Amino acid sequence: MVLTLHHAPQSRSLRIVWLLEELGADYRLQITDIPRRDGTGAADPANPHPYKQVPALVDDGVLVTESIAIVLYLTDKFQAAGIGRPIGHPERGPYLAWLAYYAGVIEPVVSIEFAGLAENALLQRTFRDGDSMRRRLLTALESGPYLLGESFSAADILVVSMGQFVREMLPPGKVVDDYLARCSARPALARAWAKDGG
Ligand SMILES: N[C@@H](CCC(=O)N[C@@H](CS)C(=O)NCC(=O)O)C(=O)O
Repeated sequence: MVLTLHHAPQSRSLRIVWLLEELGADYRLQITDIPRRDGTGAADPANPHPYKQVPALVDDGVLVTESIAIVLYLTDKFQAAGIGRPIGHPERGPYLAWLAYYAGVIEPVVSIEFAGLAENALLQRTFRDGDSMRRRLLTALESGPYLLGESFSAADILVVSMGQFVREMLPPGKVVDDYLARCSARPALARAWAKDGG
């Protein structure tokens, strides 16, 4: 087996475990420690991530970091699972757009809100704001059961993982409650939870 995921229990690398389970990949979990917000934990010198963060994926000796890069790398590698959208697929563009929007706007907007900087004009101009982000998500989810429409994708894993972490970061209401319930009922997520912590 050549695929190793450096993973910290109860951290955002769980979504990559969920993805690996969706893909039916043959992989090894390498449990690693990270510093936590509550002051527990510590950086693991054996973690190959340049910042000692998770997730960090190693495929046949090659390191891939950054959640979105890992998602795209894996869904391209395990195309047959249908969780990504390969080159030539009509939803490839929207798929890439949701991945990039997640990393480039959703996560920064969430951090900006947590940091109490939502009123900053420069940040608003660059990222818009939490309400705009939530409206955009709601518009997509009102027109289909999943972000890309009819079928689940790795973009849903990212957004759902955020909603599981802090429900308030996603739009309130039944559309999103149902979406979270639908995605959270997937057997691959149950398998990932069972493996969390090794
Ligand atoms: N930009 C990275 C962020 C990864 C990240 O923040 N990971 C957290 C886990 S929730 C971590 O390792 N925190 C420990 C630390 O920053 O030292 C990604 O998207 O993969």
